[in-house]
Order: sequence, then structure tokens, then C-alpha cells
Amino acid sequence: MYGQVSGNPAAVGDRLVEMVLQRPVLLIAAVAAAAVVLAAGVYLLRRFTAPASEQFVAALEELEEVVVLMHPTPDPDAMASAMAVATLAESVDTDATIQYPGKIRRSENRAFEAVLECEFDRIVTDIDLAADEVVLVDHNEPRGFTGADGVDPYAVIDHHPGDGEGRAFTDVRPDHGSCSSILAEYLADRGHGDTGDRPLPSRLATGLLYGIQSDTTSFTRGCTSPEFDAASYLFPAASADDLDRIANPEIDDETLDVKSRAIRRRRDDGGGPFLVSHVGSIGARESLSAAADELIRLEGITAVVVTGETDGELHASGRSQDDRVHMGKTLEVAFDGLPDASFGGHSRMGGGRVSLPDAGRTEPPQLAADGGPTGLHARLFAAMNGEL
Ligand SMILES: [Mn+2]
Repeated sequence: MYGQVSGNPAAVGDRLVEMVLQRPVLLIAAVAAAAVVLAAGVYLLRRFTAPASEQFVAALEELEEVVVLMHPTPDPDAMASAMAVATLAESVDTDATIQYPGKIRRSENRAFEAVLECEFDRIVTDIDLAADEVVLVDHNEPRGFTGADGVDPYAVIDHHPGDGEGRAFTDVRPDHGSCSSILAEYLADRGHGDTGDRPLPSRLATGLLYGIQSDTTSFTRGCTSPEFDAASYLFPAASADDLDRIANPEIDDETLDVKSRAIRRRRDDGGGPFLVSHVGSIGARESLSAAADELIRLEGITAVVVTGETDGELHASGRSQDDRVHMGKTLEVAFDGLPDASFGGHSRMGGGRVSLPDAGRTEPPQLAADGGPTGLHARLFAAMNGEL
């Protein structure tokens, strides 16, 4: 066969054409082979060069149903991102169930859920997952429920650093200020909007805009140009009324009371920019973070820690706007060594807790009054001042 077509290139071409014309079956086979090669080429090209949004939706399209999983402390960015994934899934007839481990605690987060009429399912173990395949949003490794270690995510979309990956799709962008801005980009790419082929429901646009606003502290922290691009895309469809209702939720009696105690009992360290406050007994831990959020607003104050007691434990919630004070490390230094203590956080916020019989050594009743040289509040001041 090779022998038959040897010779100068023009002659080779002529003889090939002649051969094919003599045997139509060869022509059909050649056309079919070319079509297969072309289709495979187009598939591979799209698979590896298509925009992330197309790749993600193509991955979703392969499934009949999917779980969109949030982290154990669902915040507006996580909730809005999950809603966006569900919308993208529905656009290709894939059923999506939004689930989360842990609790939706903070009043802003609960307001988000209520105002935007979200329906999120809580899970306790991996058995509760509503489908076999899981898409993670706003985190890249499953956590916070029994069996989390055994869950192998199908897809991951996140803006936190980490090594978590999805089997079919991964888009982790630590340079972004929010996960909502990544998903706004997907929706825009896919033509969701007033002028596009697909709808951009008001509650989704409102949620994503709020998610961006909340993760970037109203476009001031960790905010990048994709957040502004996303905001200008979302804004026309968002509801200003709903944004306001989420941002200014009604607060309950207990939270107001704890805030007022935190304000009255605040102590500084000889006129320094740091505050601590012991509010005594509290009903729920969230009221401590609400109180810390309130105290950090005081003029001239750059870092605060509020402590309170509940269920036989002493809890602390800290905030810092001071580059010299890493709040997570401050609480670590102050709580480390106390038996049974746990603590954590990042530069801007952190929390800690210790069971009271152990905290007893740090004289909890006197914490608010004088703390003493070994008291928790004294150690907190020393840690914030970089003396520990
Ligand atoms: Mn986030």
C-alpha cells in the first residue's frame, strides 16, 4: 500500500484521490475517521482551554444530582456561592441540594438565610449527604462532620489557600477576596442576567453581592478588582432593601444585654489601644462576637478581647485591626498551657475557650475586676503588647 503511493507529492495526491474514488467505502471511512478526530480534538480543546465556567458546568452536566457543601460556619460568602452553584447545576438539569455541617450562628448569617429564603440542609455525618457527588464551596477540604475524611469531592471552588482538589474540577483562587466573585464570573460567562439567555434571580444577585461585601468588610479588606467587576455585574439585579435587611438584622435581648455589659465593663491597659471586657454569664457564644464587633469600633481602639462564661466554660472572642496584633496568635499565647484549652483564628479575629475548673486557676471571677498578674486578662494584654 505504501509502495503504491510513493513518488512525487502531486502524483501521490492524484493517486490517493483515484484510489478513494474507486472505492467509495474508503471515502466514507476517511470522512468518518476525520469526524471522530475532529470531535475528539474539539472535546479536548474545550476540556482544557474552555473558560473555567464552561468546564465546571460541563462537569455538572455529567451528574444527575449533586450536593453543594458549605463549611461548618456558613457565612454569606459560602451561602451565596452555594446558591450560585445550584443555579448553574439547574441550568443543565442537574438536581442540587445545598448542605452544611455545623451551625448558622451569627445574626448576620441567620438574617441572610431568612431574608433570602434559603433552604439549606444540615448534616451530621457523611450518611446524611443527599447525593454521591459533592461540590465544595468556600473551602477546599471537607470538614466538620463525621466521615468528612472519607469524602472525595467531585469539584472544588474556593478562595482560601489549601491543597484540596476536586476529581472532575478545581478552581481555587487565593488571590480573590471572596468565593462569590468567582461564581459571579461563572454566571456572567454563562449569560445569566437581564440581557442574557439565562435568568439571574434577584435573591441570587443580592446574596452574591452581600457575600462579597461581607468577606471584604465592605470592599476594604483583601478586596481585588474581580470583586469590583463582580459587584458591577450583580448590582442591577440586586435588591437594596434586602441588602439592608441582612446588614442590619434585629438583635435579640441577650445580645443587646451582653453588648451593654461588654461596653460598661471594658478595661484598657493604662490608656493603650487595647481593650478587654469580661461580661460574666452568657446564653450563647455568638453574643460574645457581637460584643467584640461593637467594642472594636471605639475610637482609638485597635484590638479587643471579650470573655464570658457558659456551660461551665470560659469563652473568649477577639478582634484586631492592628497589624502588630495577630488575634489568633494572641489567643494562642494567652490560652496555651491552660489544661483543656482550645483556641484558633487568624490575624483579624479569633476565639478561645477553657473549661472553668481549669480556668479557675486564672481566677475567672476576678478577671473583669483586676485580673492580677497571672489572670487571663493580664496575659491577654501582655500578648497583645508582644510581651509573651
Ligand atoms: Mn469566603
